[in-house]
Amino acid sequence: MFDPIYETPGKSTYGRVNRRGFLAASGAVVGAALLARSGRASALPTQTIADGASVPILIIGSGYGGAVAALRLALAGQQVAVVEKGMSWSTPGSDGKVFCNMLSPDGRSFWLRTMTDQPINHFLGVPYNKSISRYTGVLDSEQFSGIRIYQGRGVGGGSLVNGGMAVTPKQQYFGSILPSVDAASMYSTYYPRANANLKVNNVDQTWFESADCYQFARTGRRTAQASGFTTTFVPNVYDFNYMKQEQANTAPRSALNAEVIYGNNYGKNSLDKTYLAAAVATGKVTITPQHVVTTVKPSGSGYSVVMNQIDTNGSTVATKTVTAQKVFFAAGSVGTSKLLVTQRATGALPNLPASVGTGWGNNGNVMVARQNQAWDPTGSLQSCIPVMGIDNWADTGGPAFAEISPFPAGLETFASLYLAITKNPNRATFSYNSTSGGVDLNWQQAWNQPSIDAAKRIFDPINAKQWTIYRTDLFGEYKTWGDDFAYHPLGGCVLNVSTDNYGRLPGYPGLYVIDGSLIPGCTTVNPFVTITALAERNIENIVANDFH
Ligand code: FAE
Repeated sequence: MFDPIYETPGKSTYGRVNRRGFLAASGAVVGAALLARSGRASALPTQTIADGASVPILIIGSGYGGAVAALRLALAGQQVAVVEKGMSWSTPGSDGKVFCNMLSPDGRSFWLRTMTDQPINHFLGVPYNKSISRYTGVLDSEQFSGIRIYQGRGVGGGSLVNGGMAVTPKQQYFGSILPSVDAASMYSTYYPRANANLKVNNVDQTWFESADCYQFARTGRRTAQASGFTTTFVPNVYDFNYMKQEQANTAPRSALNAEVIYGNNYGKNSLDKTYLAAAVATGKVTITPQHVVTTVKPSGSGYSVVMNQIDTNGSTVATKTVTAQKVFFAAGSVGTSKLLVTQRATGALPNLPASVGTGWGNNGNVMVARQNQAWDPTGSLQSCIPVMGIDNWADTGGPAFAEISPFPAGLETFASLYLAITKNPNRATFSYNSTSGGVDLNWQQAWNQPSIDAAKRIFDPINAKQWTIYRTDLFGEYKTWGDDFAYHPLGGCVLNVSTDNYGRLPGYPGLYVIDGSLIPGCTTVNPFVTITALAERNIENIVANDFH
């Protein structure tokens, strides 16, 4: 049925046939076969919202918070429109793959750049970034004065680019993560609900012990345990049964083909295969990619939302105004914070609390690598999906949880790489810059020193025991610490500070925040399970109380 709030079905604005129209035209069987060949059988149907449309609920962003909200509102009988800045990642490129890998990046890798901006940007001290064509690629590296922040762009948000590590924090630390939230209900109801819907699974530990692709993790474990540190297996959303087939060469490789931060072509249960697929299957959710929301302001009994439709060069091809009774901000910690401080400063939402924009942290992220001895190889074949961490959070002198990360260079490097999550007390503030019209974040690189200090409490003893050294050639010329970027932005619109205890924005009935911006800077482990579980908790309360 043609829906008047959407533009011509079957044809995207750029002349490419979208999946909805394609299936209608050629039949679901043919479509399914083609999609299976492309390797992303999950490709979601998308639409293009029309200028002047009026919708009951609009969700800005399709990451974890947005996906949970879309599903739960739809299951409660509501009609939901999701708008997403990035692309729908469903169309294979000329190489037959939807995503490129880390060894041969092209325009699909980065958001509107002509040169990659890789987290590990040097090798043997030599700059390692590569020229690419400008395109609305899947990974954004957003530069602020003291930090660059990596974020996923596309239908599925960060789930498209992340390592899939699905970690539930230890309950004993939960009070420090979200002090206003009842821990008992989180651990009895919302964490289990999130894990089940995200399709979290565990590596087969027997297989792990002999799989070539996890030599790096076993070496990381052995060297950590030799210094008395506790290691722990970490669950993931990557389908480990699929990975076994990759290792056995009976299925196309993805995690074993250097695919992760620019997307996985196979194996990963990203949100477009889980929450968003379930949401769209209700028949009540539409997703519009390549639309960037710029303004939200009161209008009548609801809100008017202005958005720019962009092409794959990032250029605006149309500006649209949509009205919505209720609006959910799910643009991620950075995206939501930027939108809200802009609305407050420019007078669109002038009564937002002064605390909006504050409480931002980087989850204590810092990266580092060690050079192992020649008898401790890490393997030339490495799975891009981490499955092990060093848990030193109980060290009150400098709590840290260090993920043993892959370094898939395609050759033996003897390097062990780690992403440490630490307890860093520093918090930054977003502010609107009236001169540039943009938003600044006042984080300073020096504020990462507590994170470096905490990480050193793990890696100095390991180096001392193993007679090994830090690599200084990966994060710059003679630079040991990857302390100028973050993968885990959190905060900026903190729960029970800038919103009520469920994400409602005060003074603006029908406006909600439901993403990582609610979490005040640290989750003690990788964050997306907590973001998802918190969204499950909050939306349950919102559906019960705000929809009569
Ligand atoms: P997010 O997933 O970022 O979704 C926000 C969405 O909103 C994005 O799709 C944006 O494109 C979109 N958007 C932004 N602004 C606008 C706008 N103005 N208009 C329309 N749309 C907009 O937010 N976490 C883990 O727990 N485990 C991991 O292994 C892990 N690895 C990571 C690796 C990398 C390389 C990166 C970058 C992140 C990683 N993370 C990991 C972090 C995790 O992906 C992140 O915390 C969540 O994705 C945040 O979820 P949100 O729902 O807050």
